[in-house]
Amino acid sequence: MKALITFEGIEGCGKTTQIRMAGEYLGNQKIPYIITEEPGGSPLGKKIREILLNQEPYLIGARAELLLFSAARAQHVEEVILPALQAGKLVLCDRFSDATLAYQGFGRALNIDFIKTLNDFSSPSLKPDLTLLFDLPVKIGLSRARDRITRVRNSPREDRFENEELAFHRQVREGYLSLVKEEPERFRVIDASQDIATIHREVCRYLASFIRR
Ligand code: Z5A
Repeated sequence: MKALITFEGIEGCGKTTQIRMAGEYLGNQKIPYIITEEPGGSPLGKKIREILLNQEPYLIGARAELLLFSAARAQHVEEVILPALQAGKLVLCDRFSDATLAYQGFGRALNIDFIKTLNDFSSPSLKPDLTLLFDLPVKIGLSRARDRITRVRNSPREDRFENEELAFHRQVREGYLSLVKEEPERFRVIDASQDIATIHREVCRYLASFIRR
């Protein structure tokens, strides 16, 4: 079965934890799948990820940021996602085009219609078939994300976004919730303030019902 399933949400919402557990669930069901991420799912994307997420001693304006995320997506779609779909696999993707609308559109206040056009350009005729949105209050998400950054000392800090104001993260959360209103049939909203095992059971229920359909 081929489909693109995206995992979205604000920082620290637990999507990365859940995407790994979802992969194990699919593996147990003998369903072929890959797990990938944005930015970073291709070699070019990894380079762009370093530029975008680490605190560097130079400026990255909102427009340049948008174009870099889009460049990473264009390469990722061509090099990783489309070949996996063509091979009949389920693609589980940690963030995709909705992240650009939520962060650069709602968070950075760039033009939403332009971002939609750019999303269509970087991932031609490819839309997620199902999107799981892990929703939780911004303060809880940020405190989880910051705990993780201080604990994981040997990898790059990737804290450029975590250092944004609370108001920025609130706009991103509101942005995601308004995307749900636009396309309620594609999104499933999960209360990400619950414990990991409870959330995993909910994810499995949504995956099972999607696969049955
Ligand atoms: N970005 C953008 O602006 N535009 C775009 O188009 C795209 C991305 C594609 C990197 O994304 C940044 O890029 C992101 C938006 C921007 N902003 N930031 N930062 P990312 O997805 O790579 O990075 P992230 O958002 O920080 O996600 P993450 O680091 O992978 O965290 P997560 O997926 O939200 O959560 P986690 O790693 O699974 O969990 C975080 C911690 O909480 C960890 O210690 C867990 O053990 C813990 N955790 C997880 N679940 C729970 C529960 N249920 N209870 C308690 N603790 C939990």
